[in-house]
Amino acid sequence: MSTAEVARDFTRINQPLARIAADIDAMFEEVLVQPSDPSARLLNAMRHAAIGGGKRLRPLLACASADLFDVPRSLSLRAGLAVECIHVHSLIHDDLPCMDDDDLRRGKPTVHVAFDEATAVLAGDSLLALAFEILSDPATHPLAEVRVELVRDLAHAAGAFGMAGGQMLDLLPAYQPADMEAVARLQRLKTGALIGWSVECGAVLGRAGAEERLSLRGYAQNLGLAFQIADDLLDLTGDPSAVGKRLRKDGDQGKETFVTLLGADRARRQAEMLVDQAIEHLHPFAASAELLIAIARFSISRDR
Ligand code: GRG
Repeated sequence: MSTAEVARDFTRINQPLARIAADIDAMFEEVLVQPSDPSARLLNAMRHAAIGGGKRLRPLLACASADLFDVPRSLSLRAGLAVECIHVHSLIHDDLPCMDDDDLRRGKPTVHVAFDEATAVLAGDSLLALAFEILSDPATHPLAEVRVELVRDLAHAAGAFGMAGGQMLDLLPAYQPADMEAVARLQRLKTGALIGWSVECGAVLGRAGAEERLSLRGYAQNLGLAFQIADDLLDLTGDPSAVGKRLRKDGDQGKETFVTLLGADRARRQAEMLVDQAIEHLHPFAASAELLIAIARFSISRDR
């Protein structure tokens, strides 16, 4: 890509990123109202993790894909909020001492550090439950069958056959991925499943046909792997103050990643190739897929 094209891409993505961040923060403010009783501690912990941080990439994907089918933003934002709840839940639990034992996330102390471990477990659990409360509310879609499909697919993406299953593999000393295919299998579950739901929920909300859904799935699968390679590269070369979390963990833990297997240069080229392939899948949507294209490019050029 030329320098002019890179600059145009950043212009294209900056405003949507800022707008989705403001929208999601405002919605979290609405659903996580602070009570003035003992349950305030739990709500405060949820607010600490959920409000004011993160790229909000999954909600942006949900809105961008729903835009293809002229779904009102009032609906797609709720789907985006739901998937962000699951994502934040996973970050809180991932940071726990029994998992990655991290003390910094999104530039702030992690929930178990700012509060305590039991509160962090409960805050994560409560965000997981909140996601399904949001999706099953008629405000998310007037048709019950659409809401059920969203709930079922998100539960599948978050659980043992998706994100939690990927996390389990990642924690198992016996599962040491030693080649690209094994690393990709783990990451398709751990990171890819939620990204996949974020992209496909637009098609569900918009009652899109099988062909359109297949195109979006192809986009999401390539994007998920490219996003993960970018994450691995940031772990190796990123600036911790921009990323807002502890870096250089992969090397310390001796885990194989796309970057340890390929080396940084080949991994970067692989990510670029995956983004090109993701964009190819958007061909049927022509110019209306401009935002999804910009998100794909951003996912590998980001510094956070
Ligand atoms: C679902 C029951 C259940 C358990 C969760 C802890 C866990 C099991 C899974 C961990 C999944 C995890 C933390 C994956 C990492 C994914 C990843 C690359 C996170 C960083 O995402 P970004 O860059 O972060 O989008 P921001 O902060 O910008 O939102």
